[in-house]
Amino acid sequence: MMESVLTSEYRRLSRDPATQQPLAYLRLRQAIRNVIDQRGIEPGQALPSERDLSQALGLSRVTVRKAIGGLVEEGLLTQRHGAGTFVAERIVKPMSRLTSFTEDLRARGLNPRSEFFERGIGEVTPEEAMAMNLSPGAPVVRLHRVRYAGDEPLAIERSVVPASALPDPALVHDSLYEALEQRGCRPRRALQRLRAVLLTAQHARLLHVAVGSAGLAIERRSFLDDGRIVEFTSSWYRGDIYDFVAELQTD
Ligand code: 16G
Repeated sequence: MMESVLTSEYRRLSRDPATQQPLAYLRLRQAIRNVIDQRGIEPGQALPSERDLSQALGLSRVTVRKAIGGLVEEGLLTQRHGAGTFVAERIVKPMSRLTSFTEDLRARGLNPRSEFFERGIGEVTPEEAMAMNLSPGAPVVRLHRVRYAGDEPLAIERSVVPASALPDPALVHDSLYEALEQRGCRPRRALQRLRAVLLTAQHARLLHVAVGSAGLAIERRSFLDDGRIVEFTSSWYRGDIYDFVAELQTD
């Protein structure tokens, strides 16, 4: 059943001139993405095996593996040794790529949205000035948001952005990074610090979890090419939903 949803989506993409994707593994990757998007395979459900897929689609195992491998790296699929490949239930976020909340969720076929508590401009505090290399009194934009996937709250974020990079807080609609990109100030590099916390009553209420639930407190300082800091964001992510994954290499 699942196999046929995937097979027919792959065939549809192969016939569709608008797809313009001559490489079979990229076409299959797109087909898997679409099927997950449309909930043809639910989170937690297994994908057909590599062998079954390659037989059903007339593709080599190498091609199927390449298609799946990319989606595992993105965190859309997870692989359990000996058990197969599953649609990720938790949100798996690779730590090596500097992406935004909006991009991460869209890539998983989820609907990112934000509720703003604060979206204004003010003066940098002494602590922020130290963290961001700004002069005392410099103007900064402040955003305080709860970030949702559809109706489900996933994270709370407080961002501080120098007004030199973003002069008007109203420029941020859904995505801070989109607004920065439009100003030619999208960050290119970031330092991130992550630690485990127990969510306070206030955070737990906003995230619809029990007081004292596990959370991840993350601080991100992002830089432009010239070394200027464009964001200082403190986030509290729900520990029951997020996995942060880093790839490690020997030198
Ligand atoms: C992520 C970042 C946050 C950034 C935001 C931009 C982590 C831990 N934090 O949530 O620093 O400000 O994305 O998202 O990944 P946006 O462009 O959707 O507003």
